Amino acid sequence: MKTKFDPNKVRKDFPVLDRVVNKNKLVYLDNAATSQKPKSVIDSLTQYYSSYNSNVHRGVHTLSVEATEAYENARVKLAEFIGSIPEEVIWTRNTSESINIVAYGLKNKVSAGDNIVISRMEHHSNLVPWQQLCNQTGASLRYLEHNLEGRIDLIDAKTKIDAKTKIIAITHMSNVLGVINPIKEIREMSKKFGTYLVLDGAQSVPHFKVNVNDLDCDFLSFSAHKMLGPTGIGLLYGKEELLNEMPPFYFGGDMISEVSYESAKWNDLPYKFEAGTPNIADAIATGTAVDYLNSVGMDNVFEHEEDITKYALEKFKELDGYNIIGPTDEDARGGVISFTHDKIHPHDIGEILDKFGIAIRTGHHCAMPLVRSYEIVAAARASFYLYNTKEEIDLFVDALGEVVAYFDKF
Ligand code: C6P
Repeated sequence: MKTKFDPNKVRKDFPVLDRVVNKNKLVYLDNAATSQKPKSVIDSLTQYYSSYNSNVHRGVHTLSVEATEAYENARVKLAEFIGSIPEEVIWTRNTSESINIVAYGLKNKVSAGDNIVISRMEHHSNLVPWQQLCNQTGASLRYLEHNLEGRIDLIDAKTKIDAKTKIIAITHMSNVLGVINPIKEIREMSKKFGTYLVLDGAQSVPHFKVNVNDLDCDFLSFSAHKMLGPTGIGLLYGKEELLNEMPPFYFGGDMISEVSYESAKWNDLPYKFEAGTPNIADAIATGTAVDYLNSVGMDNVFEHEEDITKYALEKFKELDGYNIIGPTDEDARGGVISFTHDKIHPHDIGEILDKFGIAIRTGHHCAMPLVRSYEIVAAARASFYLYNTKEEIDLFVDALGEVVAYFDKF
């Protein structure tokens, strides 16, 4: 029989979780913004800088060979993690940069009269680049509708996706609503039109198994810092034939195979998209983060998050005046709960929770049109990861009760 995953066993691997904030033990519930890092990832950075710091793909000396091996080995780990091959995995700065590279690269595939389909729940990173592409090409931007709980309306989707749909760009999981979108159904609808499917995996890849072949997506973007890795590094997956067709986004060293005073030829994949000295240390540490997630098992990560999200959703029912934005059931949703209070501003909620050592995010969550569509200017958001416990959910919900008690005094 499978033993149940115990978050308390992994907590010791995350040094920051021992922090005391405002005289309380830190309860970190801002994982959708960025995750904490295990010691192995922190050590991997130190080890690179203290024992084999060197540039990659350039030197024949020992340190450079070691750095190149570690850097490329990390790429292999990332490729395996999403069911791909190293040629199709490009190191970028983050999800935002990955999506910009795709939007730029697909520009010559889109003309006036075409349309690009996105959802109304996109993060600005998967909205603004497509708005820009439409402005530049004369294509129109179409939005998939969703219901109040955030479930995509597949009947509406069928009317929006047609022979003129060149690109569908959609988030796999919403950073505000917590919904996991029906990517396979959307793929099915668009396949006959030869539409490119661009997935924003910023909130999915860190939390459950994502396989690019299974989803049949053409591109997938995600950030290391949300999956136990360092900041400043992200990934772009693209189908090999499409990456080969796409123009590079940056020009310079390493992305060329030959240069004359008159012209240049591009390097093979994935280097064609990696100009200049890359973020070597952070790439290697991202490989270590993937090792860590694999050692826990992505199924365990997801099951645990489902479990505590269900627990938190139940606990919310005990509270007065709070409203959840997104699904209140645990079906096809991840560990993100956004909420408001009838009378208390989300920023006040966030500030008071901080007094209890509880970290949540407040604001528009870089999805301004979505948040405004709920006729609010901001929301509070708690987001969970593998190291969060039910005891922490209890502290969080109790503190939400204290917030109301505090405001009731006035
Ligand atoms: N969302 C949040 O608190 P970057 O910043 O490039 O690593 O990731 C951008 C991004 C793209 N798509 C989705 C669905 C995201 O959630 C994010 C990042 C963080 O919700 C920071 S705004």
